[in-house]
Amino acid sequence: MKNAETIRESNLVFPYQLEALPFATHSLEPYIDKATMEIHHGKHHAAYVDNLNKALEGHDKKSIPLIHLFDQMSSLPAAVRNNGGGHFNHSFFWQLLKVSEKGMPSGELLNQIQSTFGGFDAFREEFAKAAMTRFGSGWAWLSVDENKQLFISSTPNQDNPLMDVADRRGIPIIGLDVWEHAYYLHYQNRRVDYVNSFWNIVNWAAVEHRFNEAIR
Ligand code: MN3
Repeated sequence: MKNAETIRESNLVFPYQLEALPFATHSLEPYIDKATMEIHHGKHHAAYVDNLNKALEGHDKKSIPLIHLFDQMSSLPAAVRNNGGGHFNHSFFWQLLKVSEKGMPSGELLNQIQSTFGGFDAFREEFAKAAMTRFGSGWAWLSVDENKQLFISSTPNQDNPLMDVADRRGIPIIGLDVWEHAYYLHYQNRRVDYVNSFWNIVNWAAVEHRFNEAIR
């Protein structure tokens, strides 16, 4: 994917490691509870890392950075796709989360959200729809396409918009994990409440930085 090198996670290489969270596990409360964060990072994300290393050990493409393996996911084993996506997506997600100091973006990102979706509220509605209509497990995304235009999509399982298997490819700048393990302890079956509360913990400064890198 062109321009993928601008993504912070382009430094992820074999053997993959579980990085520490960039925040304390209680710091997203009440929107995401401490227990969910501990299990999500310490068990789920850790398992993706372990299983990705196992899947690539002995594989002739293991030295290719994960972000470039995404260009050839369709020809790699399912374990690489599932666990490689799992490792990237969670590493990406953690960097995005912080109890918001400002409730919305500014600058060029806000301008493009308004021109693309018809306003910030309309954008949030379309994003929530993508998150709610993803049947089963997956992710909702805001990405930048090859024409440097924003689009919203969702992917199943641990796929992401960088992968050659994605319906629509682009550079992600927001991702929301809608697997039940991301919210079930606190929200049970109320995915809609989890999705709506997400806007309280989007680090818009980080998203704006990713957007500006992607449109460079
Ligand atoms: Mn998850």
